[in-house]
Amino acid sequence: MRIVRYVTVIVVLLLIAACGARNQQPTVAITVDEAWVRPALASGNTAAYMRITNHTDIPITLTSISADFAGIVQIHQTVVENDIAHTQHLENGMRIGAGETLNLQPGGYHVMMMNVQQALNEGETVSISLTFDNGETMTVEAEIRNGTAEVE
Ligand SMILES: [Cu+2]
Repeated sequence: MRIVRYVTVIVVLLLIAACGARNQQPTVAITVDEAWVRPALASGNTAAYMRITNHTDIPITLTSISADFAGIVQIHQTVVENDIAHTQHLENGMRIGAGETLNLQPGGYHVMMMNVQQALNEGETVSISLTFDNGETMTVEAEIRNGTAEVE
């Protein structure tokens, strides 16, 4: 009986070790960092920028972004054709390839925020929520600051 008990203890310890090893593997699918927003006046428009990395081996689409301080929030892409900048609304979201990092930055991908309901003052922070098609949602803190003077 004592041997059976020892075997049971060893099996339990092995199971605990196996579970522990599994928990140590990276489980983060998406990371968002360096989020910032341009200052804005109440009722004005602004844009947010950030860096999004897909750590998985399958593509993930950023399907929507929301912020409680803006009336309308859309994912836009500025494309320059024949020296003229056009802004496109990416209604189907923004695809982030497997292992890819996308930089939302002035002159490229950006989060368009229209009808800002309060003044956004430099030095403050605001929250922005992102939803992805893998079911993940996350809220990031974005610093309000002035970037390069590019038109969205
Ligand atoms: Cu835009």
